[in-house]
Amino acid sequence: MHCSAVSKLPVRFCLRSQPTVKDMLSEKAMKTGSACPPPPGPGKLRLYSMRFCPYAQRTRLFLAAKGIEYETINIHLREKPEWFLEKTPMGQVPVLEKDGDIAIVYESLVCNEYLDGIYPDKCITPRDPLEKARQSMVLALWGAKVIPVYYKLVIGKDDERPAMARQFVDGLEYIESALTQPFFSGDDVGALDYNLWPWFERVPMLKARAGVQMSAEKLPKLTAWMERMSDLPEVKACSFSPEIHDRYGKTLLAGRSEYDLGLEE
Ligand SMILES: N[C@@H](CCC(=O)N[C@@H](CS)C(=O)NCC(=O)O)C(=O)O
Repeated sequence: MHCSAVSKLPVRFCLRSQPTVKDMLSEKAMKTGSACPPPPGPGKLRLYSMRFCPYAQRTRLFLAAKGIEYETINIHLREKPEWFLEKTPMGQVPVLEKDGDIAIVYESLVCNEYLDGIYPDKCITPRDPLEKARQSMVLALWGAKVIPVYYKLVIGKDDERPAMARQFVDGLEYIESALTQPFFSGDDVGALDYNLWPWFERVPMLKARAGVQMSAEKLPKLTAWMERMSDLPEVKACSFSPEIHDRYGKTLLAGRSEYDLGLEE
């Protein structure tokens, strides 16, 4: 049944036939054939996520930094629930849902700007048009030049890894030159810092797997920035250990990503 059709059913019917939101809030990923969760309710915010997705982590970082209350529904990305595909034509996480089916927002960077729009206290996105453009350009470069190399390092062939590791570090050198202050966003952490961070959290995995070296001699500003970032409470709240990233990366490489890795049975 179409999810929004379910939400229009009489309440009594919904209560009997649908699991409650509380039932849904196990962290385990929801699969094809699962029942569509009821809408989050007036004024409530929901994040559709996947625990190891770096793009969803961008949005989790914004939510944590802004202190916004929300609920999470994790999606099994190899066996996506039909109702999830009805919410987003991209079929990707993160997706934000507010006030039931009325507001659906997808794409991590769009989600983050939307959060600043609807919760303007502690606005993270720069207001100055030129600074906003600068941050967007760094992110565009990151998306075009570094992220594809990151995925080749994680799931590519062994013999391609040394060349990819060099290409990855070349990309980081460009990013190093864009870091002119303690944080990418200035004296304080900001949007660009949060939107870049998830891939840096995974660098230790690349070191172990593909020999990526981020030395303080070669990348002094970036390595100091990484220390600063890892100390922030919101970053700690959204992080996984290098071991868990490594274990998840291995399942990704094997083509059977384990979205529930580390959760109790
Ligand atoms: N451009 C998207 C990328 C999101 C993305 O690639 N998410 C991955 C998980 S890390 C996903 O949902 N993959 C499922 C698929 O592509 O089918 C964003 O910024 O939100």
